[in-house]
Amino acid sequence: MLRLHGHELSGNSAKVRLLLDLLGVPYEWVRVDLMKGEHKQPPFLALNPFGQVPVLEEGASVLSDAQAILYYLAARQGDGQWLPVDPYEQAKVVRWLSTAAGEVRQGPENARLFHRFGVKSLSIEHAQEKSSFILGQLDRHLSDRQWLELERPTIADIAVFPYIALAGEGGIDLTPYPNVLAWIRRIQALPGYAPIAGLDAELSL
Ligand SMILES: N[C@@H](CCC(=O)N[C@@H](CS)C(=O)NCC(=O)O)C(=O)O
Repeated sequence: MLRLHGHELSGNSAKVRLLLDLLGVPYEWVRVDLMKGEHKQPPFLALNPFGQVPVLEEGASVLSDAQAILYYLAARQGDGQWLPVDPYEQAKVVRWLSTAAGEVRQGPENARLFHRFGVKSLSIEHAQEKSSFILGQLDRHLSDRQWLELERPTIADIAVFPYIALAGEGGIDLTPYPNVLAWIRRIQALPGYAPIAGLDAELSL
């Protein structure tokens, strides 16, 4: 049985939950109390010395980092559906895993940390500038396609989705990006999709 250590307000944990739900893979949810600093205590640090969720355990195997876990779960399926086997196609998908950890983190993820969690050491101006950049890029990219790559949902979409969809919690308005909004709704309509805290209420406005 897979064990996923995470927190319900963590968008990085949400990425992994989402893929597991879409795959229909059963797992045990282990809540890490981030507000009480459980992720900085020795038992959790033994799993991930970075002190961050998510962490996935499968027997003696322990993986951290949402993108790495998405890669593992999709590759482990072995059918090429969520992660293509062809190296060129695979690289196209991996590019978006990088974007999730780069531009999306620097933009909407940090804006949400600033507004939703009061991390005032971050520059909100920088996060807003990065958000405009990546949302503009995504909106253009999605103007003539349904999914980020390969004309089907892949882990590229899963990695980018939560923090883009949660942008409103960081004070970022998604209405100027209709193609992004349509893509969010397509993901929410996938069979197996389960609501993510803070996200579905916001989008139903
Ligand atoms: N690169 C990691 C970042 C994970 C991350 O930042 N997790 C946050 C929750 S969404 C966390 O645990 N923050 C606590 C901390 O960094 O101290 C990933 O993509 O999973």
